[in-house]
Amino acid sequence: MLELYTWSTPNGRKISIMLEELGLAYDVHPVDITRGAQFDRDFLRISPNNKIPALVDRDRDITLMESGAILLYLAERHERLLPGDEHGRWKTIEWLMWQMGGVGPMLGQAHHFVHFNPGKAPYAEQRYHKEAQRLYGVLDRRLGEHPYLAGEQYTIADIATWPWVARCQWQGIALADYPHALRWYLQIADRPAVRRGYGVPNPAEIPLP
Ligand SMILES: N[C@@H](CCC(=O)N[C@@H](CS)C(=O)NCC(=O)O)C(=O)O
Repeated sequence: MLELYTWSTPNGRKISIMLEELGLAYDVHPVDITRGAQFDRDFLRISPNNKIPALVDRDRDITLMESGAILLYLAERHERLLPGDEHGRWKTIEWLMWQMGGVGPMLGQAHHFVHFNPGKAPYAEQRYHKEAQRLYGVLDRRLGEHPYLAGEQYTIADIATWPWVARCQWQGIALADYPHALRWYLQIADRPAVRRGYGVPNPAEIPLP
């Protein structure tokens, strides 16, 4: 049995979307990070970095934190959403790492300074808004050349990036300014598994720009 520890955030939604795409049964444990539940001692044993998401695979006695590691684990184990050919596999990992090292950390900071605390730290606000614009430029160029981030196929790189783009308004980004990213966003928003996964652990409507 799979157990998902999560909350209604971009990193959490990556994993619920992935589990829905794979059609797997899983138990959901909501970890309310707005109330500090990520610091509970029991959760620390599962997620040593005190962050969601985390996944426990009871059948295989594996516990994982870090959304990128969890996506790779599920993709490898079920041989889905990570292409088998060398080129496709490495392009997927490349864009997954771009999400993990760039999109997640930078847009996360944009949420803090642009959405939650505007006017409090103008330098930080400007820096992360500019970085968000740069990252959307990279995303848009890539998706102007290929239907999906890794190339021709929908992969875990798209699943990792898409929930962050769903929060583009928090980052001060108008998706209409990035037409290739908008096309990709709407296409993925239409997938039934994405709609189901977006509403875990709390029901939520996908924002449509
Ligand atoms: N690199 C981690 C980041 C996880 C992360 O930042 N999770 C956030 C929610 S999106 C969290 O748990 N925040 C609670 C906190 O910072 O105390 C991953 O991709 O899993």
